[in-house]
Amino acid sequence: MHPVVSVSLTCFVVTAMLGSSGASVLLMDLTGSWNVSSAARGISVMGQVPGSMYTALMENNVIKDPYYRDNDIKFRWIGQENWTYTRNFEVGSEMSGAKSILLVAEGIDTVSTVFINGRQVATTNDMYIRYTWDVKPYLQTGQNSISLVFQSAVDYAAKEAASYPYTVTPVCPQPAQNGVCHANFIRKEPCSFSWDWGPAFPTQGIWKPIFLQSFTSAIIDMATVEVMPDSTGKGWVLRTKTYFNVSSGQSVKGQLKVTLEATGISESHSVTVSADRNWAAFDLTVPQSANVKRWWPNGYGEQSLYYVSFVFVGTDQDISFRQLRVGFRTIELVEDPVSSDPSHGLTFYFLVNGYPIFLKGTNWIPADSFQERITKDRLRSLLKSAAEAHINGMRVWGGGVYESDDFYDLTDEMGILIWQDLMFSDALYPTDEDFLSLVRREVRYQVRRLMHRPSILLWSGNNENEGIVRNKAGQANYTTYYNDYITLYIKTIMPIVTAENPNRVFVPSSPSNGKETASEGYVAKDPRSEFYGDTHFYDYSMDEWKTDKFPIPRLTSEYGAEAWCNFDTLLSVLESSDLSYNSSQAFHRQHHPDGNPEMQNEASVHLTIPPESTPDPKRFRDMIYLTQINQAMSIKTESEHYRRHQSSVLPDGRGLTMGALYWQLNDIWQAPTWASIDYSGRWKMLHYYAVRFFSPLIVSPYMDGSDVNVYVIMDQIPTVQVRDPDTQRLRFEPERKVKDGRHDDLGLLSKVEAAITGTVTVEVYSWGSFSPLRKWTNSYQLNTTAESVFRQNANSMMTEAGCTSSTECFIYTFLNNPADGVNNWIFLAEPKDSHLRKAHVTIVGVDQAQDSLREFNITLTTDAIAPFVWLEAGSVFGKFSDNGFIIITPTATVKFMASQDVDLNTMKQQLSVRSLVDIY
Ligand code: BMA
Repeated sequence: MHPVVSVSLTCFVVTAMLGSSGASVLLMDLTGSWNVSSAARGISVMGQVPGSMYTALMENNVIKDPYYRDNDIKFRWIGQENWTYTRNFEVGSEMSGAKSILLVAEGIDTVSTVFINGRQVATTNDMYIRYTWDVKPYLQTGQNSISLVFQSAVDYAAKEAASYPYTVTPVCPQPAQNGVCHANFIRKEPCSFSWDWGPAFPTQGIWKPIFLQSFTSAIIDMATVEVMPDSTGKGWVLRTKTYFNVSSGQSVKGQLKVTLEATGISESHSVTVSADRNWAAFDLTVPQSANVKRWWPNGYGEQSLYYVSFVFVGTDQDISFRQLRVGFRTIELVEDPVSSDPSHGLTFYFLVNGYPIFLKGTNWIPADSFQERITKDRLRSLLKSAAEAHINGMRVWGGGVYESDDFYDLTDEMGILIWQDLMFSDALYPTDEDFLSLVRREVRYQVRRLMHRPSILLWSGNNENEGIVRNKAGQANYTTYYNDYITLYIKTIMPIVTAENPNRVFVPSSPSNGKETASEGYVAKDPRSEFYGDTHFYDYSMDEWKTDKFPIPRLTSEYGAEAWCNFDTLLSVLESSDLSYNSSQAFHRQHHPDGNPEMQNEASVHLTIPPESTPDPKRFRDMIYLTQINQAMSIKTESEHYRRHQSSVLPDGRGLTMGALYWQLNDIWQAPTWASIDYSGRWKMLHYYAVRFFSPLIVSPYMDGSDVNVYVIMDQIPTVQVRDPDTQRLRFEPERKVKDGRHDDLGLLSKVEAAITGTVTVEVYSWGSFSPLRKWTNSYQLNTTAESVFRQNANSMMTEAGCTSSTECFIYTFLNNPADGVNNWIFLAEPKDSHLRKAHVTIVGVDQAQDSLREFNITLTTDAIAPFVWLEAGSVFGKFSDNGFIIITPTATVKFMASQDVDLNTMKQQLSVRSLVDIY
């Protein structure tokens, strides 16, 4: 579905940056076409770099689509072979005459031996490290060859595990994943060995740019910037550090100039660097008078970004240049006692530019098994979809990769704060010196690469490994595993991260307990505690449309429910005979053990499951729809629950929940998973629901015991933490005036008065009528950012409304004017038990909006109220302005925004609509 990225074949020589004539810095790009071969298989094809052997084989028709049916299993041999990448290149006398020539490989996947002209240059075994070697002695003027001889990552990991003195679990993934073993013994994208949402494609290849660079004296290797407020809190300091490649045996004196573009602020220093002392550091002062604009998270203001340029002029006209883009914002993690009772624990929330921010968001996984297929357009479309759902926080999960520069450029531009895991996930890890020394290089490199990014909120040591160690407590090898954990994350990684990037929060694990974890020796008794830090929560046996069993933590960095991807997305990888909920291929794509029956069970608590006798693919389509309803409702219920608990602390100390990052935004292939957007980019029902449940202002009704309790929740207005003088418990209050030192450069404070008052209307509807049976309208004035504004016994409401049974009615609620669109609804009985009327929801009109070939207005009519109205656009990609909604009026309009031009007739043919009663 996504074309393989084609990279130009040209091998070119560029006269050094900034075009200075006579400069000795030359670059030769080595990306493009390489020969990719396996001697054992007798295969030799031309493949693209950056790329992997799978895409090379695909482009040459040696294999078909690896995602098709069970090709992941059929193609297992590919990951078990050893592949060799080779190409020739010309070196001109200008380059070969240079004093130093570096081979720079920004990413090699993973275990390889590098040869130039048949002579071994180096070996590699960490895909996250940028390798730089001085290759001058290996090169000649004229024709040269380079080869990377890879060892199968699967084979390498197995051998490493076999030679390790003890077992480091998990040895193999669970059978449902159809995976390969020992992902923890290689510094490579763990999920490329399979995950509970993705296939095993253990790639080999050169996955990032690779080039030669010549110079005479010294050139910039990397530059880093930390942006910090100055001591007055009104201006800023840019703490810069520049790292150099220095020609061996030399001490080079040169001029380094660092400029904050668009401000005229610049510093130029004479610096002396050598191979042993290869860096220069200095600060740039940015006074208040420079008037730089702050960078804000999505929904809070603009994402103002500034370039910082580094220019170094060495001897012999070596000129090198780097540019980074930074933003001016502060981030603090607040861990304060929530009350006077120490057992009540500590807060865990973030102040961004001084304002407490509720992190609304999700988790990111690699967008494809083959990194080379992830274009900036695909990233933009996924991240834009996240931003449209008001997402201001996203966790780059630790089982994938440190994401690309394109990715962080986009999160910087869209204001999506990144909870950045280091790439360690759901496993124990070896701690021998070879492994640790790789980790040191990797973490140092990645922190330096990314630390200037305003969107990076924090570093987190790993995904779920503190909990994994805790679960070993009492078992034979506990002390060994505990010590390994401490060695890796606390003694090795933490000091590197905090030394390189002292101005950013580091947490050792997710979930973890913040300060409490440290005081408990870094493996807390309960890393998922509701009283400290972040938590992950999954329970597939509970009723997730009810709130009573959800935790009330400080922040939830994972919670999720599975659903199938959209039907049309499956058509490219399944045959028509596979399009059945219980087909072997439907099971093959489900990597969560017993996930398909589990989803059916979850849905069946609320929804009528179509009889087995319903013919496929209709039944499969219906089941996909039902699993998506269940997922959307579950995550809606849970997300609103967390948001309702943002402002106050319960008597038992729980509450002040300041973040909800659902699992997971995106997919790696076409499958049933926790994602809200499927692999094709089509939104699942959950994503449409996220747009609503993460809106800055929502009305949120829920069943609180036998009461209907309705909350108003608002964020994106300034709040302050206030301690109740009697109970000493904390709460957040809307801030009504500018405090000393608090910037209000966006006029956020003026929003407060307008936001905190309004009216709430709560209505009882019968399923049989478009007019409510009874309505209550209350004025409200909020004292906190999430507050109950209406509460009444459901039975008494029904009695007052004249509704005879909970199966006959539902609750609908809106704020202020119905036209404002801030509304919500809940069932009073399960949908499967409710007396829904046979609604005929029909598309009666499709019009092209203002001669646009991409925007369409769709008019719907219905003869009865219908929940879960679901529109699909078939083969046309795009999104609806709303979907999965309840229709309570005889007509409604929805917009469709196509991703590409499409004519009206095609649009009309492809559109379809259904609602719950269609399969009731
Ligand atoms: C969490 C994640 C992932 C996993 C997800 C769903 O544990 O960290 O490892 O994919 O749950 O099971």
